[in-house]
Amino acid sequence: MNPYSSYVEQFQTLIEEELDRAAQFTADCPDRLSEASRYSLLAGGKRLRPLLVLLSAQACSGKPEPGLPAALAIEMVHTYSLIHDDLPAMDDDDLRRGRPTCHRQFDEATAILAGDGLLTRAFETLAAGIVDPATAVRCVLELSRASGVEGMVGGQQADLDAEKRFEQIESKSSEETAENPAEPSDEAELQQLKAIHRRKTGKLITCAVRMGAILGGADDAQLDAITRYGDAIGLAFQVMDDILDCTSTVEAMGKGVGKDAGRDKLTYPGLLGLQASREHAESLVHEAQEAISELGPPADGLRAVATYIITRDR
Ligand code: GRG
Repeated sequence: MNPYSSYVEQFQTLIEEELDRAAQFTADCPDRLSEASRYSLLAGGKRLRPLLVLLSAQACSGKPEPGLPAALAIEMVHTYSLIHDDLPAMDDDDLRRGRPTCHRQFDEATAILAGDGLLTRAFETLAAGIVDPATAVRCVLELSRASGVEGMVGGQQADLDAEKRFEQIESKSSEETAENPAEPSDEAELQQLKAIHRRKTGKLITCAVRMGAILGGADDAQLDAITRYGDAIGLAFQVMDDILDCTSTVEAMGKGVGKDAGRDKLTYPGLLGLQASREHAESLVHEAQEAISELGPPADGLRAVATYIITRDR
């Protein structure tokens, strides 16, 4: 068994059982909303973000348990984002985590509300689960900033805006004038792509490791190292996601693939080609490993995740 799989095996039951427990709702939550929220939250998935929280807490304190409330909260935020991202107004997807998307299985309004409810429950989970109030507030700030309008939500809007601009450029490219300038250069597009993904995917991954570190009592140097690690693997994860969208299968991914190319979307393979994209992801993972080189054996789990990111096939 590779090191990553052994960490997954070690933490999987804890993550699944605790997510199940954190998403038990009282009778005040209508049955349909409870079913839809649990359907999406408990549908599996790689659980990468909660694993990162636990491994980061372990890297800083020697034990994963302090990270648990943040591990649950971040998976709730992530699941809400997937539910909303799959909606007809966004990506309009039918398949997620190997089964029908939430709005397909239930209906659009219920899917919107399930996402809203999971987002809210995430902050309740942090506030109720972290004993020290100052640490709870710190984690609430970390998660809200990473997932809000200057983080994931903003990244999603920037992505939608970029798609629209690209469509306009495509339709106007035959009539370039001062009002309709030429396409931006590859370098400018690469910077734009990076800025979108840093917010859309990267900040939540960095937030996972930062919350784990904070809950593990990290000092400033440890938190800085963990942040640099998170920034690098967050981007590497997205580069690999773009690569897998071109090279993997629906069966392996449990979601639609090939949609980016079909929509002429700005992607790493589209800009750099497959081979250079792979090399870019590898160099980011190298950067991540360097960042945590001082943290010693307790950070072995984080090292295993970094390696997994560039070898994953789903
Ligand atoms: C709708 C507010 C809002 C935000 C959506 C995260 C996101 C922003 C959209 C998801 C679209 C997407 C495919 C992004 C690429 C990277 C990514 C987040 C993939 C899905 O995460 P995984 O692979 O999924 O960790 P599992 O199902 O394994 O948890």
